[in-house]
Amino acid sequence: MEVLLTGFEPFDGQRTNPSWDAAVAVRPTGYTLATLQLPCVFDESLRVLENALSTHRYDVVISVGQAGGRPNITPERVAVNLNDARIPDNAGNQPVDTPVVPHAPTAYFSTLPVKACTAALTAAGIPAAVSHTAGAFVCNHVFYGLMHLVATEHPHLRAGFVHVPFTPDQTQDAPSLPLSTTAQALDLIIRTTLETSQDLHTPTGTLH
Ligand code: PCA
Repeated sequence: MEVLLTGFEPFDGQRTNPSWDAAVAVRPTGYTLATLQLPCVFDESLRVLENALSTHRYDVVISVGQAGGRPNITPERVAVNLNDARIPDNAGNQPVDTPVVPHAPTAYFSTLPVKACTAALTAAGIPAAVSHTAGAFVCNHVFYGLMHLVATEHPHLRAGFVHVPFTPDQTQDAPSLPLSTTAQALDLIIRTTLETSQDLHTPTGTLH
């Protein structure tokens, strides 16, 4: 099985981005892994991703991004067709209230088994939770664009997005996870995806 993991370059004044550092630290077990760094730039990030998908046939694509302040590894369930940037991206773009893809559906669901992945992480002692929002910045933009590419051009592909916490060296006071734990989590998410055709039916919805 051919798997592509993408991570982002650093953004918002940070020197590192654990989404990329963890992606390249994954030691694949039982599958073939490619990694791709995406620029933290609206549209350009999707051009880079689209090019990778059109030049190689992958079975699974998982995009990963940093969610500073979150304590958990969070498989994302929903991508929305909305850009609403509170800060500029790395090229100075700050789209507000624009669609990721004009005239496309309002939202797409991940096709990863997000509940089975979260359960596998929890069983391994890694803090994890299903998330119902990837925000409205470049991560949601890439997640939505990825799922739109799956819907329109790569129907065989299983795809989704995972947000990961800061590493301890990035923060004094926010929650964080060691890079090795995040890399282990990504391998577990990939293996669970490859082993699971039907997601669990357990409740994970938040009340607010
Ligand atoms: N996190 C940002 C964009 C790049 C990243 O790693 C986000 O959550 O949108």
